[in-house]
Amino acid sequence: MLDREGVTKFLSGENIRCRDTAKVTQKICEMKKDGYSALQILADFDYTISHFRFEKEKMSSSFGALEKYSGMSEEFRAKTLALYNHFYPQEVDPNIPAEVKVGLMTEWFTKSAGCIISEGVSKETVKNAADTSKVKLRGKFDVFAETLKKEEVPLLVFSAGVGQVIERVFSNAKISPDNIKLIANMLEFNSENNAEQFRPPLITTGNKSTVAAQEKEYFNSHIDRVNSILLGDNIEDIQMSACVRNYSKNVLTVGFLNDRVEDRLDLYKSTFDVVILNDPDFTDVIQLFECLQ
Ligand code: MG7
Ligand code: MG
Repeated sequence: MLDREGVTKFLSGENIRCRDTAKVTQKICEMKKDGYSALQILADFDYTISHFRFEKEKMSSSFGALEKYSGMSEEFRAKTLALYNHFYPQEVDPNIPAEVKVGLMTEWFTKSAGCIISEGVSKETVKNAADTSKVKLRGKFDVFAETLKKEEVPLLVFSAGVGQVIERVFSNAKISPDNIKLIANMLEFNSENNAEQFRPPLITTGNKSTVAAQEKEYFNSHIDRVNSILLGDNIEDIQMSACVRNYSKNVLTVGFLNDRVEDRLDLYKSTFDVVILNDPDFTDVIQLFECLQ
């Protein structure tokens, strides 16, 4: 039996917006019938698992961790910051059509990746950048990850960010890697310990569905997990549902809306089943997860 009270409580949370509560309640009901053994989680990392703002201060993305690190050259920091100032506003601009945005994002990520490679960063530099960065995991993400592990529900972290920064942030927070699969931009180092390239294909904000097609092994190994919870903060994160398209019954989509909130709330409400405002911790997501048991 669906605990309607639990669902109602989740949907009426102060940070939650939902365009069609009847439809979402129905979806939760369907998913609950199959239970945790048929569930998997697909989550973006930057500004989804991590905070966009924390105590009014803007936090860093995994790319931002390198951009801001004092161990990088002045030139690198200036160049990547200029790229950020140019391209970030385009990333969150709801008026740029998707097909135009994907090209802009490819340009940004390619240029930024190029700067990291020209800098020839070492593994230690990446670790130090992560350690001193303002990449901040949302509160209770650790609780959520532990619960998933206990319930044997697989978590895919599918990120267009820098893989080694994410790994380090997780390990610093004692997030157990069991049960978590990371797909992200992984740096590859040469014998002198200098970053030589990002393992292709370069993942950007706009191409997750294309990349998903090349990660068939993971998705095929979870073919019995016909229900998914998708967590993202960019409109394009919705593309992660393409990962499970071949066998999926239900994808419950959750969008964290962190920036340009007024301009984008309608768009987010019509794209995601549930929208989370105010950059909160993982309490709402945990509540949703518990509705599905
Ligand atoms: N993001 C992507 N790139 C950069 C960059 O060069 N600098 C900074 N500060 N942030 C960047 O996980 C992907 C997220 O990382 C951010 C190339 C984007 O905002 C993107 O959503
Ligand atoms: Mg993100």
